[in-house]
Amino acid sequence: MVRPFNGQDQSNNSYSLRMRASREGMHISGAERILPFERLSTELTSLLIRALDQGIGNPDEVHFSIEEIKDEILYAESLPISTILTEAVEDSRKKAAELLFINGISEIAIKRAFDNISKGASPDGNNMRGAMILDIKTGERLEPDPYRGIRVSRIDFLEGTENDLKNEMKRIGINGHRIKEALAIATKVIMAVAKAELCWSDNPDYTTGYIASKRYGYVRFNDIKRKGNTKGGRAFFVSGSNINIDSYINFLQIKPVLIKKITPGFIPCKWVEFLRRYED
Ligand code: PML
Ligand code: MG
Repeated sequence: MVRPFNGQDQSNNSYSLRMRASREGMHISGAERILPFERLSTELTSLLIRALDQGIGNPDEVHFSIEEIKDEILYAESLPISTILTEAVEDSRKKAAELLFINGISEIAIKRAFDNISKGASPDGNNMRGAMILDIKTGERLEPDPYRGIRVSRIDFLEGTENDLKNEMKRIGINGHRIKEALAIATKVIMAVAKAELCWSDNPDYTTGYIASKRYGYVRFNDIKRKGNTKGGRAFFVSGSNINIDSYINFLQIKPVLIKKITPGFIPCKWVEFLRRYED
């Protein structure tokens, strides 16, 4: 057991624990937890194991940071998960684009998001470590640094809810080791001002992506890219003229959010059945 540094009882305080691993300057993996003091050392070890076990080359640098959280923590309920059964990449992309469109995102903004993520959204053609922020009307990119983008940080599951998520995934018959973290990010992105998020992984073996929004929740599309493709990333869609972009970015990066409840989701279904669920 690690002792508090100043001899005071810190057992009620929460900490942000972060890990990032890279090889030759390229990001390999990263993760973050919000934890009580007594779980720090165990979780640090499991993040280290995760950093070393990437399958795409060992990292040559692994960084950890531990910070006490001074800010008030917000509690959230996760977005409900749906999965759309699609035919192949073109079909998935078409339906994902349609879902963005019915969430009020313009065609130009949708096209920019897909094009950018597909080619590597950073100006040098690499994947961005963080997300793009796109204006829902003009498709203009609003993130201050288009190389780096916005990293959503300080989001985690309250102890016990990870297990609830596991059970819920089992109940609706889905699996995917990337869902947990992606659902957490999407929940935070959507709980404030973003109208929608588009995401798929940069991992060449992971071809499922999602669209998140308030009304429809976290909606997964199998095969949103081809296997072997290493391009991936995120786009957050906001109404640039109605929000303060700096405070939104600040919220995404700094505000601690813990998921306290897993909202029930749905078993995978066809697109038409999915839409029927939301008919008035
Ligand atoms: C899923 O719902 O299966 C997760 C999709 C997005 C994964 C993004 C990532 O981890 O890189
Ligand atoms: Mg990734």
